[in-house]
Amino acid sequence: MTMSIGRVGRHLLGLTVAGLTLATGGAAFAELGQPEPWQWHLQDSGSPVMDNIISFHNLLLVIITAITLFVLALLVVVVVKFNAKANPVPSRTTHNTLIEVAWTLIPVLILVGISVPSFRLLFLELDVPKADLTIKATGKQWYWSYAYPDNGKFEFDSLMAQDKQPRLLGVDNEMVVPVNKVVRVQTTGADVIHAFALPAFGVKIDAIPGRLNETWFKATKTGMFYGQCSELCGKDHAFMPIAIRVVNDQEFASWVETAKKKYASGGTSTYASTAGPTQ
Ligand SMILES: [Cu+2]
Repeated sequence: MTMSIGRVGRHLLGLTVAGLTLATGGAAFAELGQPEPWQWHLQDSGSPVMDNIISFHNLLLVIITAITLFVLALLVVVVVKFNAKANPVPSRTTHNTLIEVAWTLIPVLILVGISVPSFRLLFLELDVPKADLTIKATGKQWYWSYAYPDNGKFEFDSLMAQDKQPRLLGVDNEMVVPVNKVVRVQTTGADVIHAFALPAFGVKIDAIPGRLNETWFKATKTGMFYGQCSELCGKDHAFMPIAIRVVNDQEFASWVETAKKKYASGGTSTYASTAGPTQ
């Protein structure tokens, strides 16, 4: 009996390890920077913050798996050992100070233990390091406008493009950023509350009218990265994707030069003093 329980235990441990390996390594074959059909794991990380989110997620997965198995084991013991047939004369014990202290203190210690990396992660997400450039993202019904105050003060609109892939994520004008540079993102809303979210960078922050929220990312890989507005903002909420193209420094410099000319008169809200948001 003890032998078989030991074997079952080892099997369960093996399964857990296999599951965790899949959870962490599964991202390796994922499409870069976008969701995929039947996806069940987090998107592949493209920034230091997302690396930390994935580590935290994996840590929590181990803790909740251990707790779930422990509770399951207790339940099995109760069912097997204390059913009416096996235990016809039930105990009349109602209190046990030691156990009550333990089941209060141990969960508290576990939660306090979790709170340490949790707060460290929150501060990492919202303490903006010294930024190499700032981009202001303004959520509008139903598209985004991106302003580059540090690179020639141009602003342009980014609308979903029906003919572009991936479906519902492709846009006409992508946000372009240099790789391995700290990008400070400031968000606001021009009409209602939107939210700027990019899973691969671990970014999700509300864009609220009359407020300027701030976060950051440092893209560690070049390529296309996709996100979506993540605050229900009206009928076309599902059709205002966020597309970020991460390029090297030279490509970024030449894109800035083109963008300065192309979007010379594009800005409607950030730089123009007279023009309000167009409805
Ligand atoms: Cu929305």
